[in-house]
Amino acid sequence: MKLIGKSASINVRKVLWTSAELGLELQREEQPDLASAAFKALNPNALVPVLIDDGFVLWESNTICRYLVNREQRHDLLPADPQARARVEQWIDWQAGEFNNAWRYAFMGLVRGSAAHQDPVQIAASVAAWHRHIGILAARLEATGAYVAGEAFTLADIPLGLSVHRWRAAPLPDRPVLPSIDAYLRRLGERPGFVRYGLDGGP
Ligand SMILES: N[C@@H](CCC(=O)N[C@@H](CS)C(=O)NCC(=O)O)C(=O)O
Repeated sequence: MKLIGKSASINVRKVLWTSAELGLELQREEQPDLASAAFKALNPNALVPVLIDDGFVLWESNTICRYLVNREQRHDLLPADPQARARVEQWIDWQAGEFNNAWRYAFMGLVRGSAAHQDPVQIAASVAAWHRHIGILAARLEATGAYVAGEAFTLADIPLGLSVHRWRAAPLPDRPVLPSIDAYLRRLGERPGFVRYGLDGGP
């Protein structure tokens, strides 16, 4: 299987961390020319990651992660029971939609230094939304006392672990003190996949 995309990208790192949990070695292609016709034929969104499994082409990072877990039949990461599975998927979808949208403007402005994201009012609104969403996650982690879906590590902890690290690493004002988030990061730090791919940069 081949994975296309640079390891500095959070969405590529989701797939790298998942493959580490699964013990899969993916052939890597760092960053292609996203604007090229050849790449757009693989992903019309011109975004990474893209996975190619024996001619089967797949984009959308969370879908790729789910595919790999299903392919390896790892029900510990994505349960077979409909309700247990829905709980994991709920948090995966929340990360991709609500949480990701909350941080986008502030992340682009404060971390990436994008000239198009320097409006202070919009930065402040995005930082507030980012903190509010971390608060939702912190309350959930306080309730489970361990991982997002419950006592056990699941696939949901990969996108959310990366997202929590991003929040902690970003230079944000008014960062609330959230012990359940600190404990979560310490817990994830016991996993080789997080140590290798969960932190910015990767190999
Ligand atoms: N919803 C997509 C988003 C993918 C995405 O935004 N990828 C970014 C990297 S994190 C990208 O390709 N940006 C263009 C670039 O790196 O030049 C997914 O989860 O795969």
